[in-house]
Amino acid sequence: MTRRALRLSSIAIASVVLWGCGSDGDSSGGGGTVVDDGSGIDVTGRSFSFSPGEIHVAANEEVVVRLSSRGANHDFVVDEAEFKIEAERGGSAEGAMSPLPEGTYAFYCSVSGHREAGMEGILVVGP
Ligand SMILES: [Cu+2]
Repeated sequence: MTRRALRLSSIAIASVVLWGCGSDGDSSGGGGTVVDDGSGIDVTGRSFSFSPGEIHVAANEEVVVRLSSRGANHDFVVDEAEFKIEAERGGSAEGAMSPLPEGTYAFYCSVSGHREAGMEGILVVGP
């Protein structure tokens, strides 16, 4: 139910975002590491990688995640937080991810075939 609510709200957000900037010009690969400074995490999903590929956040704190999709529709999923936001191609979405205990988790795109093609990354939840 929570998941469905998140999904609906992210679609609503995505639908008001400006459409298309034509080409998906940015062809750089994924990678990089970003550390949340409290203002949230910006993630770009492209076919087929995430940038950054590694995200560090604080333990036991809600984290705002903003996803921008390039090249196709993508989503951003963290199973352990029951978190999923999805953004259509050229659009973006934002959601608040539930607090997680310390540990290392995976995030990925659940669109069919995308994770297998490389759309996954590491979520490090630190003290
Ligand atoms: Cu994807």
